[in-house]
Amino acid sequence: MGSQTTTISEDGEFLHDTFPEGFLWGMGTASYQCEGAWDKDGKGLSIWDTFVRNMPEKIQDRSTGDVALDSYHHYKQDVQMLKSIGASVYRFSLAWTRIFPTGRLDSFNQAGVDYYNSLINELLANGIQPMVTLYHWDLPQSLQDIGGWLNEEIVELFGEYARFCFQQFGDRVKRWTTLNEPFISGMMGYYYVNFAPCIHDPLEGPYKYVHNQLKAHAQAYRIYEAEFKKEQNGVVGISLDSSSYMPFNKDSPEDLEATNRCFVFRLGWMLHPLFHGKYPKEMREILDRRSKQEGREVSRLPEFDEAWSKKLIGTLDFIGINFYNAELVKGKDDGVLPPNWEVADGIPFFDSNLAGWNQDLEAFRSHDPKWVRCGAPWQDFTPTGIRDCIKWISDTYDKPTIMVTETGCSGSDYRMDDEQRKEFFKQSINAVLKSIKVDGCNVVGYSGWALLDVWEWMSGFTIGFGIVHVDKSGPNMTRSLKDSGKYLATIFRNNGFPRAV
Ligand code: GBH
Repeated sequence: MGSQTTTISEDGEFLHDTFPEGFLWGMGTASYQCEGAWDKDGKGLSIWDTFVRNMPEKIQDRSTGDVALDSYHHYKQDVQMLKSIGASVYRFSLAWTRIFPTGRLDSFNQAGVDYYNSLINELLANGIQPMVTLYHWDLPQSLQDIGGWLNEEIVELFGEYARFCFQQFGDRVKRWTTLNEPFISGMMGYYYVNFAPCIHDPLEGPYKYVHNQLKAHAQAYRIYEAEFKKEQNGVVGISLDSSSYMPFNKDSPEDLEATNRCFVFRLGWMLHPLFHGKYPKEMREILDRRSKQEGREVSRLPEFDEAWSKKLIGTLDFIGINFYNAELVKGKDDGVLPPNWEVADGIPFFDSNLAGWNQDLEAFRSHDPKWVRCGAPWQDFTPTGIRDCIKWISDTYDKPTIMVTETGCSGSDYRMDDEQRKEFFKQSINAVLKSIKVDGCNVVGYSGWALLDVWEWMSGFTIGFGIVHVDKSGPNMTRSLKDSGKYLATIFRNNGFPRAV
C-alpha cells in the first residue's frame, strides 16, 4: 500500500477498565426489518411494502419484510433474549403506518398503539428501558404519494405523528430518536436508488431530502420541549451514520484536509445545522461553486431562512452514532488508491465517479485491501473506527452527549458460533471505552446492531447482523442466543472489561 501510514491497529493496547455507572447497554432493531404482520390489524402500506412489491428485483433474494421475524407476534421472545444478555435498553422503531395507516391523524388505528403498548410494558416489566426511533425508513405510502420527504408538508405531518407518540408512550419512553440515518436513507433512496422510494435524482434529491428531515427533526424536538419535557423528563436525539475516515497518508496535509471534509460532508451536513443553524461553511462554498459551474441559478444546497435557522439550533439532547465501515481518504486521485468494494450491479457503494455527493465532497475514498472482510460485500472488519467518529463529533461540537445507536458485524452464514461478530463487539466496545477514558468524550450508552438477524433491506435474508438466531422455518420462530450474544452478556454484566475478570 505504498505510502499509507495510518492503520486501524494504531488504536493501541486493549484497555482493561469499566464504563461509567449507569452506562446504557442494549441492542436494536427496526420495525420493517423484524415485525412482519405487514397488513395485520389495520396497518397501512409503507414505501417499503410497495417497493418490495413493485421492484422485487431490487432485493437480492427477492424476499420481503411481510413476515420478517414476526416480532409482531413474538415480541415476548425478543424481550426474553434482551433480558438474557442483561440489556438495560432496547432500541426499536415504530411503524408510522401501524398507528396512522395513511400517516395522517384522521386515520388513527388503535391496534397499532396496543401493539407498542404491549411491547413497551413487556420491556419495563423485565427491567429494560424502551428507546424509540420514530422513523426508521418506513414512510406511509400515502405521504410518498404527495412527494414524501421532498414535500415540505412532511415537516408538519411528522411533527403531528411525533406529538401523538410522545403523548401516548412518553410516560414510559424516556429516550427518543427522531430519525434514523438521514444520509443513508437519502442517498439510497434518491442517489443509488437501492432503497424505497427509489427516485433517481442524484444531484438534488439527497440535499432536499436531508433539508426536510432536519426541519422535521427540529419540529419534533420543539414539540417535545414545549409540551412534554417538563412532565416526562425524557431526551430527544437523532441517529446519524458515518464511516470513520482516515487519511491515506497522515503526513499529507492534503489527505488530512480531505479526511476532515469527508466527516464534514457526512456528519457536519446534519450536525452543523442542529448546532449552528446553517450548513457547514465548506459545504456551502463547494456546493455553491459547483452549482454555478453547472449553470444553475440556485445552489443545490438549500438554505434555512432565519426562523428555521433559529428553530434548528440546540435541538439535540444527545447524538446517536451508527458506524459500520472505515474508509481511506486521499485529497487527490493519483491512481494510488486501491479499487473500492465491488458491490452488486457493478456499482461500488462509495463511488467517487458518481456525480452528486460523491464528487461534491472533493475527496477520494477507498478501503485497504488488506482489511479482513465481514459477511456483507460492503463491510470490512474495522470495529475500532467508531472511536474516530466519536472523537470527530466531540472535537467539532464541544463534547456533546453521544450514544452509540448502531454498530455491528455482517455475516452471510447465520451460524451460532459467530466468532468474527464476537471479536467485532469486543474490539468495538473497547474502542468506545477509550473514547471515554482516553479521549474524554461523553458517551452514555452502546446499543449494538442487531438483536436479531433482521431482514437486511436490499440484501434481504442473505446477510444478518444478529446476536440472536431465529428459526424462520419453525412454527414458533424460536430465538436462540449466538456465541456473540453470550459474550456480550459478559461485557454487559461486568460493565466493561475489569482487569480482574
Ligand atoms: C444501518 O444502515 C441501518 O440503520 C440498519 O437498518 C441496517 O440493518 C444496518 O445498518 C446494516 O446495514 O450494498 O454497497 O449499496 C447502515 C448502512 C445500509 C450500509 C446499506 C450499507 C448497502 C451498501 N448500510 N448499505 S451497498
